[in-house]
Formats: sequence, structure tokens, C-alpha cells
Amino acid sequence: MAFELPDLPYAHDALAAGGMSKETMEYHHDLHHNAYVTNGNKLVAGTEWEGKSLEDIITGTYAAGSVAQNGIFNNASQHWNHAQFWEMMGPNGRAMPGALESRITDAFGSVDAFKSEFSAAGAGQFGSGWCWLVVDTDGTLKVTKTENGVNPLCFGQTALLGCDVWEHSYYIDFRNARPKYLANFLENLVNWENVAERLSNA
Ligand code: MN3
Repeated sequence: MAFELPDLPYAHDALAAGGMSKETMEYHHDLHHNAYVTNGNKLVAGTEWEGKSLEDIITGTYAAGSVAQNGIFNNASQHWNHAQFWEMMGPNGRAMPGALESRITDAFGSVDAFKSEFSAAGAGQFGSGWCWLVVDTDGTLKVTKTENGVNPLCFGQTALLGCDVWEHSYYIDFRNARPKYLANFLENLVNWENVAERLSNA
């Protein structure tokens, strides 16, 4: 099936009070994400991947690892990453559900320790990429970071939370201050109910 740009699950200005401006959302969703959709569709057309699911295209082209598949992988994975990212955020600072809090505490020692590890992963990703909270293949919660469009699907992991650390995600609102963007993301933007739902479905 062809890739389609999903609507944001909230208005473009809904996250502004939480530190992600309408201007960022207009550039990030309407232009950047849309470009991955448009370019992905052009590259997939007429290849063996046409008609395959987005997840199959991502894991299949990643496993193939060939330069010829790179363009398809990059655009497909970034389309998936952004579709998850919009859902993982929300307005009004949702509280962390108890079941999620206890799994995070078990895995990292405390919620604050998790947030520190997640922020360090995002700040430490050299160049563009993402940091993640995942359920690993052995069922444990882990913090990871990935370069460019690589995502947890590539490693058989389930993504619970991801943060885009490409400059286009923070430069309008935070300029070069990636650590401040990450701290704000964790304090004011994450929809913890969505993260908990992903954990219960994992
Ligand atoms: Mn992005």
C-alpha cells in the first residue's frame, strides 16, 4: 500500500504550551514527514516492495543492507518513526500510569534514572538520529539510540517511546540546545498513556 501522511492527533498549536511550537509542527509534520512519504512512494513504485506493509519494507530493506535499498529504507523508516512520534506526544502533560512507572522503576531503578539515561542517549547520538525506550527481544526494557532513520523494528524490538534528535525537531524552539529539548520532551510533551498502551500491547 502507498504511504500516506497521517494527520496529527492534535492541532498544530496543541503542543506550543509544552514547548513545541506551531511553526515546528508545520515544518516537521507538513514538510519533513510529508517529504519522507512522497519520496518513499516514488522510490517504492515498481520495486519488489510495492504493496508490502510499511513494517515489512523497513525490516526487509534494512536486512538487505544494500546501497540500492538505502533510499527506500531511509524514507520508509522515517515515515514510521514520525507516525509513532506524533502519537507519543500530547498536550496537557499526561501523568505516567502506575503499571508503566513500576516497570520503568524495576528496569532503571527510578523514573528519574530512566529519564537521565534516555536524555544521555539522545544527547550522545552523534549527528541525526533517535533515542528510544524499547522492549528488547528478551522482554526487558532498554534505552537505545539509533542513527538517521534506523529504528527498533530493525532489531526486533518494540518501541515504547522515541524522541527525534534531528536538528529539524528542535532548532526552531531550542536552537542548538539538544539537552534542553530532551529535558522538555520528557517533562512536558510525552503522552505517557500512549507509552503504557504500547507496553501492554508488547
Ligand atoms: Mn524528524
